[in-house]
Amino acid sequence: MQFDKIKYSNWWKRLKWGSQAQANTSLNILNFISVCGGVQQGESGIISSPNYPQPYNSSSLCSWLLIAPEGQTINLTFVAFEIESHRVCGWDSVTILNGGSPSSPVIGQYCGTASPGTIQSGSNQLLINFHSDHSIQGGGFQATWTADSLGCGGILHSENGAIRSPHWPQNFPRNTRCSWTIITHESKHLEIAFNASFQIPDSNGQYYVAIYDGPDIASPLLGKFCGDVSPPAIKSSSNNLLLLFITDSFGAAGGWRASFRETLGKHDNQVYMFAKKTTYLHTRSLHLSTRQGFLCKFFSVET
Ligand SMILES: [Ca+2]
Repeated sequence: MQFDKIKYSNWWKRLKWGSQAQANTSLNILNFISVCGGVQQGESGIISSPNYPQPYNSSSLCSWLLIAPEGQTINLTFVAFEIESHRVCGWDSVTILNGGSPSSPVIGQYCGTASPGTIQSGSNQLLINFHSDHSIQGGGFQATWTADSLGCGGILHSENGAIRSPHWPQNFPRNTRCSWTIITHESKHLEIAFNASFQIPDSNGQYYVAIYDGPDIASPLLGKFCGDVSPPAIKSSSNNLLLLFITDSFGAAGGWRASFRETLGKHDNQVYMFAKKTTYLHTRSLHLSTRQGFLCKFFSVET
């Protein structure tokens, strides 16, 4: 009964705090994998709540660790979702973490009947935690996952990871339109660095990687790159950036790979000291000629 739940919620909250703290302290997900959940390593799999398609058990604590091959990402798609509803998912919940440890950033915590839909990881690991309290069970959930080596674009909630042109390290296809939005913790910044091997043939400005200092193309352009010279490391001035990769029908060739990581935000002490020494930003642009003889425009922001 709902009334009983509210009456006893504080008592259960204390109990839950205890068990969660214990789980966090141990940093050993195997502790609750022994109850339900597990490690799935490979290129695809299915996870579901205990007893699915029957309602899940009360007082469950399950954790699934999904591991795709190195360098790939994971697409997790919920095909069924019914978890006891609560305003802040304080009773039963599915929590998805972007990485393989309990301290990985949380992508989201879900309950009710609004399915999380499809979640894309920022690296080759995802951790899914399921928790239910002492009363009222929903129908549960089921989700399928696949490793993605040819991914093109997406919204990545992650503090680090890597992205690359489709089919990397083989040639990328024609008519590519990829858009990645990378989001890390609020108040932090991002740095993105390209591999030394960088090949985007200059097709009179039709092939390029563009990086924006924010979530969309209305944000300031940090750089637009093509040719065979790897761009310099690029830093965002907030916790998100947009990277576009555009090709046309000219031909399929080359490719690139870039890794990103979270850096300290401007309100962090270390960067504040640095910022006091360097009090300005300036943008320079230069024209570099590629082997094909076309002009390829580079911008870079320097601190
Ligand atoms: Ca419940």
